[in-house]
Amino acid sequence: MSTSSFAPPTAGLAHVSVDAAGDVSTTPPSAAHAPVHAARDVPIEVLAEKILAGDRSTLARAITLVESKKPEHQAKARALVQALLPATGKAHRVGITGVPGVGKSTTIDQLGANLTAAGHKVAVLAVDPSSTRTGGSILGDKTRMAKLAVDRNAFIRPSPSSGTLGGVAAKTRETMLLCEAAGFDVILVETVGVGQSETTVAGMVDFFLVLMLPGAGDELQGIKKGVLEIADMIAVNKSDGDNANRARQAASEYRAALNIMAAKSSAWTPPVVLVSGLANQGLEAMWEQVETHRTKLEATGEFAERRRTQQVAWMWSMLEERVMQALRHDGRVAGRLHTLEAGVREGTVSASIAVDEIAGLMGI
Ligand SMILES: Nc1nc2c(ncn2[C@@H]2O[C@H](COP(=O)(O)OP(=O)(O)OP(=O)(O)O)[C@@H](O)[C@H]2O)c(=O)[nH]1
Ligand SMILES: [Mg+2]
Repeated sequence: MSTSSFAPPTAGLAHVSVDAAGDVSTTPPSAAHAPVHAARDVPIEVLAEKILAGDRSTLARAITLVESKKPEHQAKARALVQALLPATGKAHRVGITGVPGVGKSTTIDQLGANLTAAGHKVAVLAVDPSSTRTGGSILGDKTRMAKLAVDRNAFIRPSPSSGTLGGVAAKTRETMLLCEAAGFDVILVETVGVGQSETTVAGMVDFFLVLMLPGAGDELQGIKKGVLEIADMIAVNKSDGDNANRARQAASEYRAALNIMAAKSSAWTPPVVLVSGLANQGLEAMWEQVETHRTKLEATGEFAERRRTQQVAWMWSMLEERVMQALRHDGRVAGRLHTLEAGVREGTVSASIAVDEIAGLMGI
């Protein structure tokens, strides 16, 4: 397996050997949701040191700190991420999307298992701000990722369960950095193909993979054009058994659809591949494309540039979130916001007049 495309590169990508620390096995992956108090009382330097040594339980607790709504936890989490920043950025970050039931979890489970078998350490994160998926589906994801759930070289962390998309994404981003510092060299971020979450996840990864169902014609009509614009590759999943022909037909339609779109990069044309996550077919060739993309975009400098752009965009989106939060809790405007909003809703106050008054109260 070591010569396969799943194997980690021998040079370049730093691969922190977490196994060597020997403390990884003490915490089963199912302990991912650890109590926040443990991390709250431990000094940042100690947390950082343990995370760098690959201590899973500390990683899980630090993520809980990141996800906490308490301002003092958030401040500590930010300081921790800052302290670990030099150890981040070494992972290959891959986003995976597709409609419910397309096989994201199944494919991630098999792909992840192939990657850990080849020596990688794989973290699986999710961005799903919708309130419909709560504790039940977290359990669901774990059982659907049965291989990775018991894999010492894998770490599954379900989506932070509430908040705005921006808020959820910010937490997933910081979680990604913590996982990188803990030595995970492949980060897979799953998101369900609804709303804006795809664009948000595409904005935090190096490679964005879109899973599609076999089928043609009608189904193609239903594809959001936006998703083709951000895809770095399309994989037609479930290309097994009776589906094989339909999958080939679908693939050629997706190829045609991609052909008429402007290329994001002159160095990369998004390929369309056929896979079966369930039968472990085509996943090696698929991962080879992910690696080739990296090699090609590293050569042109686009790989690093994409990350720089993402970091700056992240700064602005966090700033927006913070400013809006401050505005909503600002004593000067709190009394008027509700009334003005009601006025705008009923058409008695124009939106621009309302904004003028709010800005005036804020002194901006
Ligand atoms: N035949 C076939 N079935 C598959 C394949 N991949 C997934 N499935 C089945 O499709 C169903 C949904 O798979 P999931 O992996 O849970 O899909 P998902 O995209 O993660 O779904 P959500 O998390 O609900 O959005 C399950 O019953 C899987 O067994 C495949 O490659 N071939
Ligand atoms: Mg799933």
